[in-house]
Amino acid sequence: MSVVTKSIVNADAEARYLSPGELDRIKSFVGSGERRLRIAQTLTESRERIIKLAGDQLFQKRPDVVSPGGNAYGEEMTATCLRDLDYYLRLVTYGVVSGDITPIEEIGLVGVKEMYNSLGTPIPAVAEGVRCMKSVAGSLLSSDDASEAGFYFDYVIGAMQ
Ligand SMILES: CCC1=C(C)/C(=C/C2=NC(=C\c3[nH]c(/C=C4\NC(=O)[C@H](C)[C@H]4CC)c(C)c3CCC(=O)O)/C(CCC(=O)O)=C2C)NC1=O
Repeated sequence: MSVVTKSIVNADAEARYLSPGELDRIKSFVGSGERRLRIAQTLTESRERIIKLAGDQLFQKRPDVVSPGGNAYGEEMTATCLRDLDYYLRLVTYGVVSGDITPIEEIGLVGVKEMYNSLGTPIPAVAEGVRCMKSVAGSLLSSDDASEAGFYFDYVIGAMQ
């Protein structure tokens, strides 16, 4: 939920107007809107490049995952691995736009450890892949924008520790 929806739900639960504090938080959310949309736009437009370069970096750091016996070994599995990175980049754009980690959490992190464990996918390597995306994405953004986006990448990485 964005701060707008969240504030309305909270206020309405008490049948009251939005408080000055809530209006302040909404004001700052709206004020940062242009910046958040610009970041999401850059990440969206550059998604193929971000996934490709991050995948290259990941497989250089973790050659085991694409070697025989590795979870992402073979063309099809490697493609599935890159697809997962694409999923997480997409979720990061949702976080950036809404200014909220909830969509990332609900869509991509609830039960994620159990899921990857059952697939035999090494979670630290997935986290490393997200870290590589953060670094590639950061190189395409101004340092302020990179740190804003970095917050959401870090959230995903943190949930995989
Ligand atoms: C949007 C929310 C969402 C997520 C996050 C998601 C992840 C997800 N990744 C999967 C598989 C997979 N995920 C990977 C990923 C990797 N293996 C590695 O060694 C690398 C470290 C890593 C890439 C960074 C691989 C290789 C598979 C296929 C595993 C298999 O079929 O044995 C699967 C099993 C079903 C399938 O193959 O599609 C799911 C559900 N699905 C979703 O709907």
